[in-house]
Amino acid sequence: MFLFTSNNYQSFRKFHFFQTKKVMIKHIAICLLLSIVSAQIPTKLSELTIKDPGFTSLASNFFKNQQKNAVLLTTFGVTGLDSIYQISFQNNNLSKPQATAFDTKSIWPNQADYYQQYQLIVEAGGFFPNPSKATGDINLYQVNDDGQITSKIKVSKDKKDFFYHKAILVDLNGDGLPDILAARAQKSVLSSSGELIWLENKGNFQFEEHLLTNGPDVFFIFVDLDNDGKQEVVAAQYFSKELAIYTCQKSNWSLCNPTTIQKTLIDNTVGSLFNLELTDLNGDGKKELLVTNNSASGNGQVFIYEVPDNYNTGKFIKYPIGSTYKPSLALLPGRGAPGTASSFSLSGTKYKYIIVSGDDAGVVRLLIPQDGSFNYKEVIVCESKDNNTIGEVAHGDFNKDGFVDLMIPFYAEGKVEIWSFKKQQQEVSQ
Ligand SMILES: [Ca+2]
Ligand SMILES: [Ca+2]
Ligand SMILES: [Ca+2]
Ligand SMILES: [Ca+2]
Repeated sequence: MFLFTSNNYQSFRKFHFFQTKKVMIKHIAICLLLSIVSAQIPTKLSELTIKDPGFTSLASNFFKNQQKNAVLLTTFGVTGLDSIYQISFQNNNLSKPQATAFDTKSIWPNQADYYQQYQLIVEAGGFFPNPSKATGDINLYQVNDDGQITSKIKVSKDKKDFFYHKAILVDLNGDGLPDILAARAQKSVLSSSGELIWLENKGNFQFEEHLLTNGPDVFFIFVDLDNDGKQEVVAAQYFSKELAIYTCQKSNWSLCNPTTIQKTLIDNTVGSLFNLELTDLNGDGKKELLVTNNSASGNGQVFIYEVPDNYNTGKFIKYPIGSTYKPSLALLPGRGAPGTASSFSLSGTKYKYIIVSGDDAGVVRLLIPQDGSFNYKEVIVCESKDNNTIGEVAHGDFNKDGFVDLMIPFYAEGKVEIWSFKKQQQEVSQ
């Protein structure tokens, strides 16, 4: 039997404290070890020389017959015609990339996304710095089972000086035919404006334009923010500097127009918004907004917003994460940083990693999650010469080997680099 006297109680407490401390130290050591072991960083495998590479995206099962992926790449310049490429890998070997241009007469393409269920690429383009390229358009490219482009179909009607950065294929009226939901903007010295439109698919690639609302100008997502079964538009507004939600008051978005769409402001304090996605970053079952702004003055950053249960009445809690970004040559018009931030899961990790393109800051950073509370360790993946422009980084398992890969467009250097997380489980310096 063991009786506590005052003395042995003290020594028990000391002993207990000592044991607890030892356990804690051991626990911290294990945690540290786990966090070092589980931190994964990519390494470079290959590169391709391509002039002015801007935006990249994974095209899943682009080669349907072979069940192989491609990466789509758009180029742009202030003058001249622009191109769109598909990049594939010989025998799924990332060290053997090959690029094929399927359009060399594009006009400032800002996006090329592949929809495997329709075997269509959606391209959106145009931009104001060159007046002859300011009136943009939306094109569809049909892709056959061998990954060859069989036709290019212009589906938008020109509206003078309006250009497109984002268009998605979605069946808005539920008739089984994919329609197009797009944002467009115009920018002049005196004014700017944005419009959200949808192009109704009438069949045989005939489309009819409808205005949904004013406001969204550059990037947006079409998501169910509050899990009520109905989609909302969340817009990262560049020119009007607002992060905002648009809700359709009717049963169906195809029935909505400017009088039946309601706007809810999330934030108008971070300047020009650039890019956004809705995803569960910390694995708690609730989705967050991952957002970037784009600034010339050095306060560009990545932000996470927690989404309240009721987005009309609740508060969006904002977490600025990682370093700020400052563009090189910041005095030139149109310069800004960062570009896009996007998240992905790596095998064996609970929390999502985030890859950030610095855009005109000329750097790509990886944000490695440290916990479920939006704390990240930041690693520089690569920097371009003179910190000049890097475009939009594509991520995904390009060669289907189970490891996430990256395509990094070095716009100013005229090359793209292919990186992979394969076999790169290694220590990250503290
Ligand atoms: Ca439809
Ligand atoms: Ca909803
Ligand atoms: Ca979450
Ligand atoms: Ca891979």
